[in-house]
Amino acid sequence: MTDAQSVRDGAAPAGVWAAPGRVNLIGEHTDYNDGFVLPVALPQAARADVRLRTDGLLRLHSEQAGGGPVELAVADLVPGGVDGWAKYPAAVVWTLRAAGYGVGGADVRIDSSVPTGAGLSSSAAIECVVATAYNDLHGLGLDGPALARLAQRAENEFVGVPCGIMDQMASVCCTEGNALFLDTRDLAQRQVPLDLAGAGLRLLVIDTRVKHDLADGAYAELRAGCERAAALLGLPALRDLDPAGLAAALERLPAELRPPVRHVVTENARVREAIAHLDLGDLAALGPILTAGHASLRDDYEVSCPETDLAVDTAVAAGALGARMTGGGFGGSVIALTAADTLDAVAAAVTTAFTDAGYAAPRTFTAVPARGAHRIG
Ligand code: GAF
Repeated sequence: MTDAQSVRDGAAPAGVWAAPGRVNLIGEHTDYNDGFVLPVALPQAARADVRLRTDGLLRLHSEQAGGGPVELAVADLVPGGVDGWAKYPAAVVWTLRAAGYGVGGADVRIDSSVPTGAGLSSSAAIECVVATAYNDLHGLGLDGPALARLAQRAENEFVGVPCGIMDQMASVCCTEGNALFLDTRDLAQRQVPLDLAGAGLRLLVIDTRVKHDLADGAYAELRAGCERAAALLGLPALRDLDPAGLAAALERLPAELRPPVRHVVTENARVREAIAHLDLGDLAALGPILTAGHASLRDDYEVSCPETDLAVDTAVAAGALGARMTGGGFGGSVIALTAADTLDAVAAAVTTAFTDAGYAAPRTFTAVPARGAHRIG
């Protein structure tokens, strides 16, 4: 049945989908260097009710933004031409069309429980839920990695943020109970069991509620610096820099590129180390790896900030096995791995430390590995 027929019959193709936000356990700022990441999908997700239209209009409603729907003609969509939250669903429709799929408009109602501006991939969740809905409603047959690539292209080309592939792959390809070990070069993936409860552990998420304005421009600069370093070293990407040759390679680089390159190389090694421990079932061994990753992001990559540093330091001092900022940085969220019986004490200590420092109270919750994008109705 064609869309037009089904509309005439009073049953336009429609349904409800969900796609989650994520935290990344380890492997930060490695994805645009062809490196390794280890994200976990959150139970918090963007949900979309989608009904196809045949008149070329995209009517977008957000429960969180409120107000009337944003109405856009799909034929008029141009990169950079849509502001606010509506740019994410619009980006996906534009990208599908740019990729040659003859898709049109829809009524899209989005209701997301992923905190925005918290480094938890709320925008990727919206992109991925719309991509998944269009894929199903139009029978496009795209698999998970293809949907993630499409959503990444939407973010890169339409929204204008040069992000890597981690967030979109996490939102589409994560599975319940597992972390996603992903090689961002070829998108080879492995689901790694993360039975936190079985190990007597908890993963605390601390949303610092801080978002620094410089984040977007700084991200692009960091990415450009990594690509420049790889070019200077004659490598396809920094992933190809062998840790054994790191010291010698750093000597060949200008001083300002040495710390970020050191971060990327040591961070990829930390992902491999984390995987080795997880494969042995030793989840607690992740703790020191997380804390070392934070130090590298703070000192070498310089994407931390006083609030995330305070959350990490306080969590570790209060008994967490390890803690680090997660996501792009410049604010956002921190994860802390704790024993089940120290979870509350760690959360309370961080909240008190924020109050004492004059910061707004952080939002805390416990992460449980959830499933990626799927149809729910
Ligand atoms: C952001 C980006 F969107 C990801 O691609 C990744 O680079 C991350 O920052 C840092 O690891 O979430």
